[in-house]
Amino acid sequence: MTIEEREREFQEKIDSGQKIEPKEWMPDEYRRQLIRMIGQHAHSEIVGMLPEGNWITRAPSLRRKAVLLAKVQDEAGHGLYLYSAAETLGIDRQTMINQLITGKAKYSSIFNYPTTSWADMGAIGWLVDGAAIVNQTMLARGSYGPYSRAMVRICKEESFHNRQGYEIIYQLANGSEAQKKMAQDSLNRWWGPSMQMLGPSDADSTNSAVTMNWKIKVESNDTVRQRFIDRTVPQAHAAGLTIPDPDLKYNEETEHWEIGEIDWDEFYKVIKGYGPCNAKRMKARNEAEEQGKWVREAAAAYANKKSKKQEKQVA
Ligand code: FAQ
Repeated sequence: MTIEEREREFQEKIDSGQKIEPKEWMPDEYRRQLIRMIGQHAHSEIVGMLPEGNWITRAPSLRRKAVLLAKVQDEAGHGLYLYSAAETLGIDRQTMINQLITGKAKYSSIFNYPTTSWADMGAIGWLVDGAAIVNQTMLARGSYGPYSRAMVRICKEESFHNRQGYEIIYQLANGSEAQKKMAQDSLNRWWGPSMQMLGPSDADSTNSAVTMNWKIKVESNDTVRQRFIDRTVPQAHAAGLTIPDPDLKYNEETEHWEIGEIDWDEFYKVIKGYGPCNAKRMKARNEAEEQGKWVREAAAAYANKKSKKQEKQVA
């Protein structure tokens, strides 16, 4: 088969809704795009543990602490799951981690903001996991088998994260004046970055044409963002909170909530490494890599010893 014939057959498979599995032929660019996206996603889960990890020791009750611990642990699990999905494309985990800690690979812009109050644990679960779920339920319909299947399980856990976050925010918003203020302040700080988190507007999205053609993504950034907005605005109102956007309005005709300008200058600044916590996040991941070295070496030595013993037994 010529390369053109292979590409045509591949496209037909995608167009007919079939999944692509690891050992099947795929265009180099399809592989590259997937490694880029799954890698970024995995790194986001791992770096995403840091802002919430910051509050584990200061959770206001044992129940809140147990739930937060479980949530942060879930994010680690998602990261490992996603690194494994990327490994099916021929890249190994250490290479991806090296790309993260040297700043070559991106991770989500949203995790470069500080968590300055307990209400931020609510806002992250409600808004960040909320945006992640809306995006990931779309990605679960994507064309690459291992990634789409990983999304199904991850979304189930993210739904629990989302509810626990909304519960925190709702309780604070319906608590004392000080608690209500704390919830509103948190929404004020996280709303804008949550809008940005779903990627540049369709006109500026550099990868969407390619990734949507191959159904790596089946909906555009703006479509996903609108769904997230429509779902979240009524939740804010139900909690008695105000979305920090003077231009927010409901369009009766389209039945969608419309928002004002998103601060794209801020977004590009953050993804270029100049957000409030980029340096701190990179330092934390580099230190973790360094401090965990002996564990990895010990585990590798044990694995080597075990496989040598098995070889001897077989011989
Ligand atoms: N941050 O061409 P597009 C979570 C980059 S998981 C940083 O539109 P694309 C769970 C993009 O990479 C959150 N960079 O890109 C959790 C590209 O640069 P490149 C992560 C961003 O890929 C919750 C350039 O801008 N989820 O939260 C961002 O088609 C709580 C042009 O953009 C995923 O990664 C951004 N926000 O669409 C964990 C899901 N947006 O690579 C802990 C998988 C864009 O060409 C606690 N990823 N860029 O140099 C996706 O669905 C897509 O990658 C999008 C962006 C939709 C994020």
